[in-house]
Parts: sequence; structure tokens; C-alpha cells
Amino acid sequence: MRKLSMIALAAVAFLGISSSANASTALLQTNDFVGISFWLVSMGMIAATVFFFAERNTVAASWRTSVTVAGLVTGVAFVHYMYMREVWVTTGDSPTVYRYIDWLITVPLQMIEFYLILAAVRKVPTSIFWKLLIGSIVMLVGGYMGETGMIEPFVGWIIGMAGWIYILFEIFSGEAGKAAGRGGNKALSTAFSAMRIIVTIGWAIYPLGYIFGILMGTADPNMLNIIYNLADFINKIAFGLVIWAAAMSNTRLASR
Ligand SMILES: *C/C=C(C)/C=C/C=C(C)/C=C/C1=C(C)CCCC1(C)C
Repeated sequence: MRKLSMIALAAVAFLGISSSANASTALLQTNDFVGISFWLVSMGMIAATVFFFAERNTVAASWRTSVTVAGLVTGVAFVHYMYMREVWVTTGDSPTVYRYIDWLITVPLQMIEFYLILAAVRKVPTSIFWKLLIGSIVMLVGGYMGETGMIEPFVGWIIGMAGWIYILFEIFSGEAGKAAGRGGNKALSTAFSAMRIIVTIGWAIYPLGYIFGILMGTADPNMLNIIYNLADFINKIAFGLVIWAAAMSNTRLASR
């Protein structure tokens, strides 16, 4: 297992080196603050990925998958950030396709996390995951169609909001919320409520980015990307750290 995670680490590091080697065509300018934010978030993502994979073996077996998935989220995002920065620095356009492909992979992975942390401590139906997945897809397809002009941007925003509100309903008062509310495990309820706060407050940054970057007057790619980058930094790294912290405290309790 140790060996496997070292191989994963080496692969991620190699990807990072090879994609930054391609960047020689366009250099980051000192006043390109959006471009700088792409860099900062990329480095945060790779650091978090290495951290989660290195830590996965130190937590109790039932939490390992959750920590692995946290590392996959930041790892997938890291690779996309290298490409997104490239698009931004060379063209000054929003890397919309890469952004949404990244979300299409990482948001469902995070929805799996809700299921996994529940499943780490009790028996729960998989329908919890499927419902959250459907909400995510509606949210992202709405946003993508609106941002790319396939449909009226405001209509896309409304569809996206509907998907997000459905997810919130599920994790607060739907099946997932009820399963978490059954109590009994301190680390689980702490992690679940922290993840809930992230999906409520942290995720609210995205529709705001859409309002400021797409819906208000003329579209502003600077505003859009700086807000999305900040949101990704919080919602991927902090989300993973919350899971890791719960895993650690549960592991310590179990070994006492
Ligand atoms: C790691 C990436 C994450 C957690 C991305 C989350 C994205 C959202 C919560 C996006 C939400 C949107 C709305 C709620 C309405 C407008 C369209 C979106 C897609 C920006």
C-alpha cells in the first residue's frame, strides 16, 4: 500500500513537471493577477494531493477511501489548473471547457465523500449518492449551457441554482441529512456538519462569480476567474482537510 501511494505521488509529480515544461511559450506577467491566482491554486492543489496520499495510511482502515478520494479531487484539479492557467496566460479567455470538465469529475467525487464518510461508520443506502449526483449534474449542465451561450445565461443560472438547492435539501433534511443526524459518532457528525457548511457557504461563491462575471453588464473574465479560483481553493482543499481531520480524530479514539 505504501508502495502504491508512492507510485501515485511520482505520477502526479511527473505530470506537473511535464505540463509546466510546455509553458515556455507564454510567461506569466507580473501584473496578471488572475494568472497568478491560477498558479497559486495549482500549487495548493499539488501540495494537498501529496499530503492526502501521504496521510492515507495513518488513518483507520474505514476512513482510508475517504482520504484517498480527497486526494483524487485535488489531484484532478491540479492537472486541470495547469491547463487552465495555460489558456488564460496565452489567450486571456476563460478556460470554460477545462473548468467544467474539472467540476464534472470533482463535484461527483465530493458527493461520493458524503456517502463514504457515512458508510465509514454505519450502513447507509447508496441512493444517497445517486441523488446527490443527479443534483450535481443538473447544476453543472445548467451552468455550462448558460456560460457558453447555448441557452440564455440567466436561465442557465436558474437551472444551476435549482441543482444546488436540491443538493442542500438532501444533505440537510433528505436521506443523507437523516443518516448523519442519527448521531453516535462524534467525528462523523463534526465532519458532516463542516462539509455541509462548505457546500452551503463555500459553494455560494460560485453562483456569485457567475453573477459578477457573466450576468452583470458586460461579461468580465477577470472577475469570473478570480472568484472561481478562490472558490476552488476553499472548496477542494478545506473540504479534504475536514475529512482528514475527522479521520484522524476517529483513528485516535479507536486506538485508545
Ligand atoms: C471543486 C469544484 C466545485 C466544488 C465546484 C462547484 C461548483 C458549483 C457549486 C457551481 C454552482 C453554480 C450555480 C449554483 C449556479 C450557476 C452555475 C454554477 C454552475 C456556477
